[in-house]
Amino acid sequence: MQTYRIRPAIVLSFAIALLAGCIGSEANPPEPQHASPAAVHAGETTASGRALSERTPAPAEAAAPAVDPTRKDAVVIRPVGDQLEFDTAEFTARAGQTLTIIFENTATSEAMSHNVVVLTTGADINRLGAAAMAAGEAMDYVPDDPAVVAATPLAAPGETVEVTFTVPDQPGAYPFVCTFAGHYVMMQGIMQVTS
Ligand SMILES: [Cu+2]
Repeated sequence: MQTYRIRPAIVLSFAIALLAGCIGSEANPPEPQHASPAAVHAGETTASGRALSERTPAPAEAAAPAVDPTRKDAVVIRPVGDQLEFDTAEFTARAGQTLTIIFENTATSEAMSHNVVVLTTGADINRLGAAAMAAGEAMDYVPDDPAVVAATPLAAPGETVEVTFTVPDQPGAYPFVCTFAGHYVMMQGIMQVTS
């Protein structure tokens, strides 16, 4: 198991983002789909993590880590370019630890808003995904459901969001998904909780 596979993924996602930007610039007409800033999921979510990612908007700086990658209490997740894919397929956390998931939305397509929603072990992702669609923008695409362990706010392209929560006491594989607009079908990963 690898706790942090961020650095190679950053380089890869940045390269793909550049490619996608060149190829897809005319294929995707702008279609504003920003969530209302007020529609932040209630609970333990925090405000967007701008203080942790004081980077300049220059594209060359996009690959800089938002936090020290040696931190054991935080994990940084990004999308792969404008694809429906997280750059982190799996990460490890200790049972009961306090963990901050930072999601830096490096996508450039206007339609590629994302979030990171951690579910309980064995959660029915399809059921949750459908519930998220029903919850819609008013709920930031996060249903009020006991299967939701933690959820970041929705991040529009260029935004960074985060959530700090207590990792469950039960070791196991906890799926995480993006619940925005049906992305859960493709955007999935695993939080491995160890004792
Ligand atoms: Cu998404």
